[in-house]
Amino acid sequence: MKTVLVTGATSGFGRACAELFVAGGWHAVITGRRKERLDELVDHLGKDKVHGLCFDVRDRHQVEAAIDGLPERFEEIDVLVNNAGLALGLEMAHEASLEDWETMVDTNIKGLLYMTRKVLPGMVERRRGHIVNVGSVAGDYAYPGGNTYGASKAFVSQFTNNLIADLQGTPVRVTNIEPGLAETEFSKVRFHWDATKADKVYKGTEPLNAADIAEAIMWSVERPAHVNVNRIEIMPVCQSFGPMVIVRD
Ligand code: NDP
Ligand code: 8X3
Repeated sequence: MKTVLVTGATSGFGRACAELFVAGGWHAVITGRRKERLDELVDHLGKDKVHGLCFDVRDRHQVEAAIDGLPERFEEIDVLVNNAGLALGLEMAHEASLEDWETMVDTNIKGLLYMTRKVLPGMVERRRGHIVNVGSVAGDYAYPGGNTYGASKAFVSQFTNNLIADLQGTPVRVTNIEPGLAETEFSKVRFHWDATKADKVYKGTEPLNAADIAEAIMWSVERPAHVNVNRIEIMPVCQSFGPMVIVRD
């Protein structure tokens, strides 16, 4: 039986990913801070197949203790989906909250590093494993107000590439999934649960949904062992590129 560990499985992509893997016959370790949601998903998917870990990825000691405390049945992680993450705010850099910036760096960068550094040695030792990072198109294309969020996802992109370089000679694979506009709790979190602002993001669009991303993750994992999918960029048809902006007098 193969085991996937999905961070941030209490909502959005993470939850859809846990559901898809379990439906495909996998065991899953699911994580998040909202315990009641984790418990509900464990009950829904089955305690025999799913184990919940309630911790904050920003806290290195919580990360290490959670992984060290995994029951034997779940301790060999075949696939780590580094999905937990968030955007906070859309203000311009000179007006944005420094606290929000710190939270994004601590979650999207440091949390992903803590999880990777804890789980990766076992994969190398067992000569079996795949790390799937959830980056973003925001890591490739700048937009006003994206500032620290976009930069944190650019980190995810380059860290993925550098992991692939470090893991040469091992069978461990690494992939960066880069979604565009997708309707989850993402915008509610970004706008501090202001539903009106969050709804406006998706109004009149047909955005990606969580299952679209879970399927891309599953596809990258299901490739034959000699294939490493380095990066997948996915946007809804309603999203595209704009011209370079030139400010004129
Ligand atoms: P959601 O807000 O729906 O889900 C985010 C998940 O991350 C939740 O389960 C949340 O769990 C978890 N999480 C956040 N902070 C922490 C933390 N400190 N410790 C542990 N878990 C945490 O958003 P999405 O599903 O959309 O986002 C998933 C990933 O996809 C993120 O990395 C996001 O940046 C990325 N992404 C999203 C896009 C979109 O448009 N939706 C597009 C591109 C990338 P809890 O609150 O219970 O801790
Ligand atoms: C989420 C996509 O465009 O809102 O990473 O930054 S975007």
